[in-house]
Amino acid sequence: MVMGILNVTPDSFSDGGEFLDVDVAVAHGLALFGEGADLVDVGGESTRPGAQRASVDTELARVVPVIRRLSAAGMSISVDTMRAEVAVAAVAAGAVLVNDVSGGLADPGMLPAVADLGVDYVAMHWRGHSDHMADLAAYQDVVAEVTTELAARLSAAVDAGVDANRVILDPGLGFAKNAEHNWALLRGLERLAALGRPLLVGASRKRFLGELLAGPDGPRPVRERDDAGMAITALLAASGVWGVRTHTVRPQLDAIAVAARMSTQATWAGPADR
Ligand code: PMM
Repeated sequence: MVMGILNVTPDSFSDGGEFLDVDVAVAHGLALFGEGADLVDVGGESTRPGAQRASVDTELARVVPVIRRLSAAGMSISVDTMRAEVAVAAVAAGAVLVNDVSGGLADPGMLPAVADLGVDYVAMHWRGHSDHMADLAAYQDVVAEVTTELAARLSAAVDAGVDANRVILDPGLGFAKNAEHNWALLRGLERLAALGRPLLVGASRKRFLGELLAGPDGPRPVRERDDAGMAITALLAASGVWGVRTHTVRPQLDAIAVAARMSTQATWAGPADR
């Protein structure tokens, strides 16, 4: 499953300011679907490290018109929000999935709202808002702690009335995690998968890839990290991860096709087939 990213924000780390205009945002969403995206994830609040929060009215004004138009065009839309009020408005505008980077921690109204809405729900691992999340990146065993904390979010969702079968879990790469933490989580995803829910992973263009590919001039620029993102997608697809959240779509689908083809035995139809 490929979830294309559409940030309707002035300050997201890789595409901030590009899609603030509704027409431009809708055109980009349609382009992501044209490339084959299964879902387009529309967000109106940047969560880059250090970011300040947008007001609820600002977030609503950014995402609702874009979701309404893309949904009306028949596209499957998710909303990237931590706020119940935005989730409710987004689903009214046609969104079919709520992607909550806080896993229900940022807004006590979120889990009951998702239960009422009866939509799919991504619960991402999160420890605090972006303005101080770097201070929360302390773990003895990051895989064990993220697994335990996500299990608690899954239980909280179910306690609030969310159907467990509608919950997707996400390790939250880069959210209160440094590069070492992200790599450890990518290596340890099978422990998260043991929670029994599908996994979504968002590695696209993130800082740890820039650090991995750093040259003499410093980290690889944001726009030059997509090949590494595609390599991660291929490896994740081979390991059975349910979905990836990415800025580019077609290269990810190609990577998934390669991983899928390599993991299945082709049927040999005879000499003429060689
Ligand atoms: N990362 C960002 C925003 N939303 N949602 C999920 N489920 N998982 C992520 O890893 C995630 C997210 C930050 O990246 P962006 O600024 O490129 O959207």
